[in-house]
Amino acid sequence: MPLVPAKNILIKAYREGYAIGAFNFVNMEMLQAILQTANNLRAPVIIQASEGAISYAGLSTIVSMARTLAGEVDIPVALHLDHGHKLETIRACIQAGFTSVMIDASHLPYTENAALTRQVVEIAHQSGVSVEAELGRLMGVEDTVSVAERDAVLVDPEEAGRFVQETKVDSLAPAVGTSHGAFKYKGAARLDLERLKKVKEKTGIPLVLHGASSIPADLLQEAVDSGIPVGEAKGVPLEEVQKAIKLGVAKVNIDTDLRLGFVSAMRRILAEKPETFDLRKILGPARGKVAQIIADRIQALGCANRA
Ligand code: TD4
Ligand code: CA
Ligand code: ZN
Repeated sequence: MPLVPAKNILIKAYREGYAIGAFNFVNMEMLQAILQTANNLRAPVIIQASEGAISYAGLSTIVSMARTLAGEVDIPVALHLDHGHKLETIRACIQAGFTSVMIDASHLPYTENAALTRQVVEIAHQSGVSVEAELGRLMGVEDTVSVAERDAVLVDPEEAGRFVQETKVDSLAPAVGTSHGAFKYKGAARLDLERLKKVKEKTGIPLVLHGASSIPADLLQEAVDSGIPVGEAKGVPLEEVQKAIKLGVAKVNIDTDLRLGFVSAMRRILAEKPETFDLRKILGPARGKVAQIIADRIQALGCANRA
């Protein structure tokens, strides 16, 4: 199918109480793993590229790979810019064929974030492109942090309500205690679900959970066994993600789980078969490993058979 705006699939997920997986890709193998798995499970899906992925692979390569491979499956697929910072990048992505963009201006003061987001919404909506914005700072919050410290870092639900009204943004990523990467927490995982509930009440639009990789025990073990020094890694347990979905999260961003799976599989083959220098024998199994992880996540998010 041709690429669709993210808004279409997110609104449906939000209303019906499940979430869409948003998976990052940087190369053909990752993209194939995402699209083939989503297609097998009849799941709508969001494929997303960061600014870093775009400068690594090239904008037109990202878009043409996405269009071609999405065209070969018959599930709704949205191509999303993850963490767009500059207006120029966002314009270029819209021009090139992205169907969704994120403006990440959450490091700016509220008024500047809202003004920039509003500007992106005006530009993007002219082309039927959906917009995601961010409020609060994405970082893990430890048990010891005081209420005042939490309030300074995490989203303010009242502010979130005002932000959505002022900007007309299509979806919002509120900081509720997750962070990017493999080391999200020192102690137990903490998602501020109370806060999320209030954000849902105040905003009424699909919410996005960033930093949602789970790094389950088996994946962690494989990574460590393959030689990646991530023994202390900690993700968001899938049950926590599922609670968040009940509180309005309709898009779940997953990258770290896929990176760990891909590289663990590559490292295992390289170690077991040092004689192998056929790229396909190294990248093929890595693609297969990523596909398994994606299948697990799609089942957990409840988006299988929703296409
Ligand atoms: O937005 N994301 C993905 C972030 C990707 C960053 O890519 P660059 O290295 O190119 O900047 C997430 O929220 C994923 O969270 P996760 O828990 O998987 O780290
Ligand atoms: Ca940010
Ligand atoms: Zn993110």
